Amino acid sequence: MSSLIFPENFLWGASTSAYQVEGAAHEDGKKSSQQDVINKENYAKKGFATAEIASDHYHHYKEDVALMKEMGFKAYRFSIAWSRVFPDGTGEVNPKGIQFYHNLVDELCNNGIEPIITLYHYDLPWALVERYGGWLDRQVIKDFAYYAEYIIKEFKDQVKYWTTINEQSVIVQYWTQKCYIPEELRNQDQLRYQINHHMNMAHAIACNLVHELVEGGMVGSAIGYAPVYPLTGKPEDVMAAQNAHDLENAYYLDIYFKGIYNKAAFAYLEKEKLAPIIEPGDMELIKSGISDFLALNYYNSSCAMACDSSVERRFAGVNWSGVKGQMDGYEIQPDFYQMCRNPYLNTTDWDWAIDPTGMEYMLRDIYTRYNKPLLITENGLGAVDYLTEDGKVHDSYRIDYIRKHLLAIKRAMDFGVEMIGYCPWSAVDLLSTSNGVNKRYGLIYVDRTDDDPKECCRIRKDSFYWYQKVIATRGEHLYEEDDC
Ligand code: BGP
Repeated sequence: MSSLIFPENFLWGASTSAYQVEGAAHEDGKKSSQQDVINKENYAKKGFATAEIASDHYHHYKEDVALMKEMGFKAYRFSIAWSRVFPDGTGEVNPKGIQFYHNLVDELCNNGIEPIITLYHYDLPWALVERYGGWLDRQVIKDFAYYAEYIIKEFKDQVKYWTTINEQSVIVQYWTQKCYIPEELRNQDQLRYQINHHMNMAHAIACNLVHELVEGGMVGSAIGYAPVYPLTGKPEDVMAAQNAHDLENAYYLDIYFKGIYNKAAFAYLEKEKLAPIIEPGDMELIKSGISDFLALNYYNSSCAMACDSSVERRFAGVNWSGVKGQMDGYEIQPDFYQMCRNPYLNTTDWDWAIDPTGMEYMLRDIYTRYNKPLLITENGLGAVDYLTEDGKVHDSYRIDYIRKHLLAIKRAMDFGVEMIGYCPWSAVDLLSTSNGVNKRYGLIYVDRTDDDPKECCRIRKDSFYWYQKVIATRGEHLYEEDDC
């Protein structure tokens, strides 16, 4: 019989990313990243907060680490802002910028919390966008290598787990939110896959650097992953779900673990004139940097149905309002698949399907196919939280979400899946990638609104105390009625 508790060495923790949490966007020598520009130009118009202050973690990091310690964290996954370390993308290092990350990593290590570094989380230095268009140009691969080598050398003695590029699959879908793309190029969908090809090479270089420089280091990509279900049992829908899996998931996983492009997905992209241009030597480089593990960001499953060639291509939609049902569309790949709502699942207020079973399905499926250890680096519920007059946040909905997903992870482990740990999104409330600060994910509340950053005071939510008990009992508390 399997044990109710998680293994001793399981990495309990949570995650954040630099531009979403740090703030101090132009302080101590940091210059803009593309996210400073995107958030200011696109999202400020919608009334959302910018990355300028975010959760002010830059000034609260000691308090944040103390709260993580109080919760019992064994690990913390965060990203480094390239533009804080190299404000111009390349060249001179910014001493105060790198010092911030040394202070953070030291603080974590001194508190027994394992730092898990993500090298890149959507925030390319703006200087590189101005210089040559950022990820659109192959020059970025060399510049990323320069940055990555510097960071890996700085932290090689303190950091074992490295993730390279956050969510390439999501970047392809939402490319104008995750990369700065000039207006006149936004209808050239092939460029989405070209950017991704450049990222594949940057990823492989970072894998090789960790292998060369970090003794006992483990490196992998952090993929945004949604398993795909067929809408019905009709063979055409089942085939559409397979097509969607190949283009949405296997297209990335096959690169990370086999160093090749998934054949079916690539054949479709070639037929549609969307395939990336591959130069001599590119695939050899990609094949040289195989991942040791996979970091998984799982929020929802997706659902696909068949479509013919008469429909028009479109990529994934967004719900901007937080009112259920206002998602502005689903991805369509003509003659391949069409994503749709799964009628069997409830959703968040932003129309993300809630599916704990999908977590187990995903873990077992990926482990069976690739046989590598898995680490959850994101999973969580975006919701509007309310601060009560006596200073509490009763987020039972978040507890329910995390509990069910952790139980699904445990079931997968009981079926033999090798799990490194669980780092939900997010440690503290932070700036959403597309919905401001009102859509919250944190275990720790940050007292600010989209309009008013106030003092960004930290408040422990009910989920904080609950997660603390889960960690203290190595998961046994998951099976008890919550008494928070
Ligand atoms: C993932 C990103 C995170 C994050 C999260 C929630 O795709 O890696 O950066 O924010 O999703 O998304 P959102 O902020 O849009 O709600």
